[in-house]
Amino acid sequence: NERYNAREAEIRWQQTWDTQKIFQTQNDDPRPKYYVLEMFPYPSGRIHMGHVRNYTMGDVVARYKRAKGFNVLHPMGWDAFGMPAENAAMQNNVHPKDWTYENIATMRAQLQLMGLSLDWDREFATCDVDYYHRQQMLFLDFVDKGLAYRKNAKVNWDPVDQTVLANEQVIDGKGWRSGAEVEQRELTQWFFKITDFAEDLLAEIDNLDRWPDKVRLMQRNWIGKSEGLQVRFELTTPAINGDTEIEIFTTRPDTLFGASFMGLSADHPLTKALAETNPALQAFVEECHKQGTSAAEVETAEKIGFDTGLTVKHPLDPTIILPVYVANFILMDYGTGAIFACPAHDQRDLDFARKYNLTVTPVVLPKDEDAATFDVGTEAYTGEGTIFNSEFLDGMSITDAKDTVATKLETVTLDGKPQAERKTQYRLRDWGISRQRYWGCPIPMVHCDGCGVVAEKVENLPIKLPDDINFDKPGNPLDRHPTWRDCSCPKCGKAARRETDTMDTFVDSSWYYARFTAPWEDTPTDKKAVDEWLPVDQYIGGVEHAILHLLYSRFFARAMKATGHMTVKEPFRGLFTQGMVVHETYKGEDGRWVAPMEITIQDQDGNRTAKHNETGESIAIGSIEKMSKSKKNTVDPTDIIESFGADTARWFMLSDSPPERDVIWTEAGAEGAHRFVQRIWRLTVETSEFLGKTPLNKPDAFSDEANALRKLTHKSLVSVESNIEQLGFNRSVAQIYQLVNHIASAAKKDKLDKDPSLAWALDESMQLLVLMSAPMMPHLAEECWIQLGKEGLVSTQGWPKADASLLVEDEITLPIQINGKKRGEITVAADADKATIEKAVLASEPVIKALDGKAPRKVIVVPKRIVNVVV
Ligand code: ANZ
Ligand code: ZN
Repeated sequence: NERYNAREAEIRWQQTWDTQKIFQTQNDDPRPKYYVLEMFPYPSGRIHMGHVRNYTMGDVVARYKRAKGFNVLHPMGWDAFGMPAENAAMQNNVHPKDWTYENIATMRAQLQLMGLSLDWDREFATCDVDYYHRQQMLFLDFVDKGLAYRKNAKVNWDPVDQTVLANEQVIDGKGWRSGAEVEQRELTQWFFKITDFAEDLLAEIDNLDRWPDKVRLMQRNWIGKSEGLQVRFELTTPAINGDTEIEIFTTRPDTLFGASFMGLSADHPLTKALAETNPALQAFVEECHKQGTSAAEVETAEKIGFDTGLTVKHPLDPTIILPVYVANFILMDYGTGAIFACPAHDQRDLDFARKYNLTVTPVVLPKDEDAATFDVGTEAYTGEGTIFNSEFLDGMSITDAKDTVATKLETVTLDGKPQAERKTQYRLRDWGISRQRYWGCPIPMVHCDGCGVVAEKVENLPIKLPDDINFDKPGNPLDRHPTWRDCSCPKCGKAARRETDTMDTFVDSSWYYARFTAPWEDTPTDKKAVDEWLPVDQYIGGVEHAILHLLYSRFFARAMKATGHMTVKEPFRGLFTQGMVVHETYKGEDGRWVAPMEITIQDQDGNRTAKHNETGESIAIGSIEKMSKSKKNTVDPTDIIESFGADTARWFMLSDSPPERDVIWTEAGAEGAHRFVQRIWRLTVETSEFLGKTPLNKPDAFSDEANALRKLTHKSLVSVESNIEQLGFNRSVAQIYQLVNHIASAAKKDKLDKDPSLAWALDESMQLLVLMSAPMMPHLAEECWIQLGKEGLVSTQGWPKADASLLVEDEITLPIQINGKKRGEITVAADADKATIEKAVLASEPVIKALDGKAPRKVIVVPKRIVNVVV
C-alpha cells in the first residue's frame, strides 16, 4: 500500500482550486450570503501556530457554509502599518515599506500552503496607497461631521526619543526604548469622537448575543457608565481665580456625611491658579506629572497630597467645614476633576486619610455590625448596609439615601442654580489617533498661517508617504523631511504645511472588514456591496483584541453610517475568541531555553526525559507556556507542513481542545494526526480496491451490519454538521474518529464478498466520510474523492443530506426496577408493545433471580420510560 504523499497532493489541489477560481466570490449572487472573517495578521515576518489555528477555524466555517449553499465571503489582508517596521528600519537599515512587503510575500506563501479557501483577489494591505487613500477620504468626512477634531491632550513624552509614547510603551515611568523618564506634555492631537456613541455602543452590547459573555462584559466595563450626582461645594474664602465653589462628581451621595476632605486633580484650574503663587504646590504638581498618564498607573501609584489651606462648606450641613487637598489619584479628565472623599467607604480615600491623619467616619453600617463598635480599619467598606451617622438619612438603604440626597440638593439653590444635578458619566474617552510616526496613514490636514487648520481637498488625495526618509535621528522623519511638508493651503492657496502626524494603526483595522466587500472601489465602500455583506456573520480572533479593536470597529461602523458609507452599525454579528497554542518549555544545563527541534524526548512508562540532539546534555522539561520566541517553545508551521502536510496541521489544531481553550501542541499529537490522515487514505485505497470504481446498485434490503454502518454514518454526518454550526470543531473531529473506526471494521474483503448490501453501505459511508471531513482536511478529501471514483471536486459539492429514517433510534434501553429499586436494564425495539416488553423483562436475568421461581405480584410497564416488577 502506497503512503499518501500529502505535500505532493496538497500543492496539486491548491493549484486546481486556484486555476478554477472556485473560492472567488461574486457580489451579486442570489444565494444567501455568509461573511466569515478572521482577524487579519500583522506582517511580522512569518506566520505562527496561532495564525494556523485561527485561519483553520475560519476555513472550516467557510468551506462548510459554502457546501451548505451560501455565497461565502472569506477574504484575507494585512494589518501592515506600525512600529515594528520602523524599528526594523532603524536597526537593520531597511526601508519600512520593503520590510513590510517582503514579510507579506513570505507570509502569503506560507498561508497558501495551508490550503485556505480564501478569495485572494480581494487581498490588500493597509499600507497600500489604495487603501489609505480611502481612509483619508473617511477622515475628511469625519472632520466634516465633527467626528474627528483637534484638541490639547496630555501625552507621554519621551525626551530622548523626542516622541509621544502610547501608555503601553511607558514602563515604570520610563520610555520603553530610551529608558528615559517620561514627561507629561500637553500637545495638540487628533481625536475621534467615540464618546458621541457611548450610550449606543453600550446599549447594543445587549443584542450581541453571538459574542462571548466575557467580551461583552469587558466592553461594558471599558465604556464604564456611572450614574451619579454633580454637587457644588461653597468655598469659605472669597473668590479664588473668580471661583466661589468647587464642583465634584460622585456616585455615592449617600455617603456625604462621611466626607472628610475635598480632593482636586493636579490639573484642576483651581490648582493651577493656586500654584501660580505657591511654589511648594507648583513643585507638588510637577511631582504628579512624573507619574504615567494611564488609569492603571494612577491607581497603583502611592497616594500623595498637598493641603491647599482652603476649606469648603458641607452642602447638607454648613456647620461642617472640610479641608481641600490636591491629590495625585484624581484624574482631570473624569467627572469634574474634583471629589469629596469618604475614607470609610472608598479605598483610595482611606489610604490617603490614614497617611494625612484625616477623619474617618463610617456612614454605612453592614448588617450584623454594631453602630457603636464598627470600625473600617485599613479596608474601606464598599458593601451593602444601612445609613448611620448621617442625620436625616439614618436608617435608610444606600439606594434610598442616594435618591434622597439628590432630590434634596436639586431643590436647594446656590447662586440661583440648583446645588446638585444628576449626571451620567462614561469612562470612555475620545480616541486619540495622532502618532508622531512615519509608517502610518498621513492625516490629510494642512496648517495655514492665515486660515488655521484646513482639510485637504478630496481631489488632492491621496497624501502619499514619501519614500525618501531618514531614520538617523529619533522622532518623526516626516517632520524632518526637506520638502514633504510643503504644500499650498486648500483654502487661500498660500504656502502652508502638512500635518505630520499619522494615524494610530487601530484606525486601519477599524474598517478593513467593510473594504473587503468592494476593495476595487474608488470610494471607501460600495454602498450596495457593503450593505449586502455586513455584518460579518462570524468573526474569529484572539481575545487580546476583545476591547480596543472591537470597540473601535464598532465606532467606525457608526461613524461610517453617519457619513453615508454604510447602513449597518454593528460590524460583527458573531464573534469567537479562540484559545492560544501552547507548548512545553525546555532548558539546558546552563539554564538557556532550548527549542523543541533541538531535542529528543524519551518516554518510559510515562516518565519523560529529554536529551539534546547535538550536545547530548540532559534537558529539563519545563512548564507549558504560550508559544513565544523568547522561550524558544515555538514550532514553525512551515516545518510541520513540510513534514506532515497542511491537513495534519489543520486536523491537530482542531482535534484536541475545545476551540476557545488553549491547545497544547505536542510532537506526539501531530504524529497522531498524521497517522490518522494516512489511515483514511489507506482505508480509501482498500475500499476502492474491494469495491471497484463502478457505482453499485442500491440493494432493496440491508444486512444488520450494513444497517449499523449506515446508521452511524448518517448520525455522524448530523453530529459533525451541528458541531461545526456551534464551532465545536473538536467534537466533530471526535465523531469522525469514531466513524472511521467503525468503517475500518466493516471494510473487510471476506465480509464484503458475502454481503453486497454491506459493500453498498461502505461505498456510501466512504463518500459521506470524505464530504464531512473536507472542511477540516480539504486536500485529503479531494484525493480520496478521486480514488473512490467520484466526479467533480469535493470543494464544490453540496453538503450531503442525512437520511432521516436512519436517524431514528430503533432500539431503546429501559431501566428495570424490582420493588422500586433499579436492578438492571433491558434493550427492546423502540416500538415494542407492553406485552412484548413484559415478556422480555420476565426473561431477564435480574428478574429471574429476584422471582426465584415464583410469579410476580405485579409488572408495570411505562413504554419508553421504565419497567417496575413487584415481587
Ligand atoms: C464620593 C465617594 C464616596 C465615592 C464613596 C466613592 C465611594 P466610578 O464608579 O468609577 O464612576 N471620582 C470622581 N471623579 C474622579 C476623578 N476625576 N478621579 C478620581 N476619582 C474620581 O467612580 C466614581 C467615584 O470615583 C466618585 O464617587 C468619586 O468618589 C471618584 F464611599 O464620591 B466617589
Ligand atoms: Zn490659507
